[in-house]
Amino acid sequence: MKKILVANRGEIALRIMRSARKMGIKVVAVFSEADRNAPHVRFADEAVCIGPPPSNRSYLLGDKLIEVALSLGAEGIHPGYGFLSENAAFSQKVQDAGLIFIGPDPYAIEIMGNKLAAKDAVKSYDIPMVPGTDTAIANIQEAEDIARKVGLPVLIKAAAGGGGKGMRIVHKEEELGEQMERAVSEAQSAFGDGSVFIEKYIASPRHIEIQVLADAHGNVVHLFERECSIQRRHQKVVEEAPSSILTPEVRADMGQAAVMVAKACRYKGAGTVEFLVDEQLNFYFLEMNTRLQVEHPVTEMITGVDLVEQQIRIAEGELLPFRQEDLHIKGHALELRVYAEDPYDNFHPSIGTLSVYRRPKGEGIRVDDGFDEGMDIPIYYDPMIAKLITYGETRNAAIHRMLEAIEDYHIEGVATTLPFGKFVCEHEAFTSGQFDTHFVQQYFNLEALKESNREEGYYAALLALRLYTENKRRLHVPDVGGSNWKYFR
Ligand code: MV4
Repeated sequence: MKKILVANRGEIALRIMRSARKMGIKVVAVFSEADRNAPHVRFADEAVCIGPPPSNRSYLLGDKLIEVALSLGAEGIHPGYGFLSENAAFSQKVQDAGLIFIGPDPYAIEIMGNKLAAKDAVKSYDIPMVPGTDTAIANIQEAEDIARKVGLPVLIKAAAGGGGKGMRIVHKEEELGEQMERAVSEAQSAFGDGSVFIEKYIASPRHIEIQVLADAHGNVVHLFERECSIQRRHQKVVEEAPSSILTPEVRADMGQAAVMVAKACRYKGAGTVEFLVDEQLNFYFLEMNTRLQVEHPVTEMITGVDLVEQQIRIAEGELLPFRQEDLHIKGHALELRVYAEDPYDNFHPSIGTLSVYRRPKGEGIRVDDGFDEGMDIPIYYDPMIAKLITYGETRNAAIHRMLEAIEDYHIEGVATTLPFGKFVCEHEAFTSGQFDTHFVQQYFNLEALKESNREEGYYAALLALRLYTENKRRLHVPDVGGSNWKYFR
């Protein structure tokens, strides 16, 4: 391909364009009226305004994106994450227009978009799954039978759901009927599909996912895991690679299982297979995300593989340039998602202008962002400002770099989740690696946040310095020999 269109905005649009340009491919940006001056627009070789700010009048207009690609002579479309990235119909339309969709075929997107279809597709491959049903529950009787078989508590999930939407925990058998009815009607109104299924509830799991790459010729490799257990209300906050709990054996087994999941749906491109891991390191297949993920940089840092470059090469029909045995983990990487949300005010969205925006820089620090100083954070889209990624030889080194980078990240005009990141990286449960998906719920509160972000001393020193410099002529500070104060004159 000589030119591709990036059907996205913000940090991921920039991220994709950088790899494409490195490969000598021209890039077309699309933008809404809210993103006229955005960095992804300025970075691109060509840019086209596709509509007003709301996503459903701009970034979600598949036909328009295809039309723009065709009119400018782009040969492929990269969807990024979110928006149309997991829309099977869009993938199909792109192909029907004679363009290359930089991602999997509609078939794989469709199957993995439905949790029951996904379970069905992988069931002949010996992939561990949470005990429960692998078909939609038809009636209360069936639900009760399953609950009795696997034991309470159980979790009711929507087949069309994902990311925690429409899940219900049931602790007592007498609640099962009522919760079932609610789950079905919720799923029906949220997804237009009321099918639900039941799984045994894994009480203290870790959320660990495996990155896979599959070429169009049936070759599939995995690029190890990302630990994503630190999340708040199903929104990931800190991710890392590798996970500090996996043994080489479990890692290899999970990797192998992920490769089989990809093979089961004839996957092509970069994908992520999600697992729950319990305290005994049993792992269970949850779902597959058929896109490039937000947290892909931690995998890039520990493997040295440019995942976007591989996506593009795979889409062009190239063979994978490495075999499984060529891939190794080197070092440790962390990612903190920096949102324009106020952790001191219940993570309320904080809209405004980035009056000060200075990135941390240095060895082992990567910032993937889509904003510059002076820009407004638009209210129409995801409130993520940036991803702060740090790398070190060891987990401790990566954590320390993260704490230093948080200190060196200067953002004013909007509240951000940087202080929350500091809280996490300093917490004993995090530094020791002893945490699960309940970390935030278990340890986070306003007092703890304030405790880890005490700045009174810093501000007292700043105030003292200012009072001193303002009044030094009147103060007649004695020149005490050996004191550094004299150099302030
Ligand atoms: C579970 C579970 C416990 N047991 N399934 C939430 C998102 C969706 N992808 C699956 N999720 C869960 N499924 C069983 N059988 C606990 C969760 C879960 C969770 C999973 C990953 C990361 C964060 C989570 C937070 C709460 C619940």
